[in-house]
Amino acid sequence: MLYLIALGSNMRHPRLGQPRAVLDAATDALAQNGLDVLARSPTITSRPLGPSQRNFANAAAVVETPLDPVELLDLLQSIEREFGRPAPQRRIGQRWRARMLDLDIVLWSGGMWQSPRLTIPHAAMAQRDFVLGPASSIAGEWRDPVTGLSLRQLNARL
Ligand code: PH2
Ligand code: MG
Ligand code: MG
Repeated sequence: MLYLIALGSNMRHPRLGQPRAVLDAATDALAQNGLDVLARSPTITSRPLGPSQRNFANAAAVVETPLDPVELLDLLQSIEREFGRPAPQRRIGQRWRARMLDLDIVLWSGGMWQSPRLTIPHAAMAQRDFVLGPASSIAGEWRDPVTGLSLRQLNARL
């Protein structure tokens, strides 16, 4: 399976330092956890969407793995926890707080996925320049199965 993953951070890590260093270490962690990282965008700095005050570092990666979407979600959440982010069930009422590391599944080669824990494509993908900018730089021809538009086209519409 191919997956497009969005990476985000807007906190300094006590050991790694700046958010962009957190994303570099997170990319290494994807590979160390058995994912084949086929492409990784440059890291951008973006203004926070929502209540958080600090700018984000954002990037995107294309990975290949035999894992199904929920297995990959489990792995991504375990990596988020390694980097010091609380588990989802401990984040009630804390949506969109400053976060050390956010790893979101945006697209996968299987088309659409709908389950209680996970929806693919990521619901807000088409509205977010900090997702579409990095994603279209490494996977511009990948089509959103909902609209039929490529990431390049979606990015051009923002
Ligand atoms: N992620 C959010 C909320 N707001 N803003 C930016 N700039 N980048 C993000 O990755 C981001 C955000 C929720 O996941
Ligand atoms: Mg997330
Ligand atoms: Mg997110």
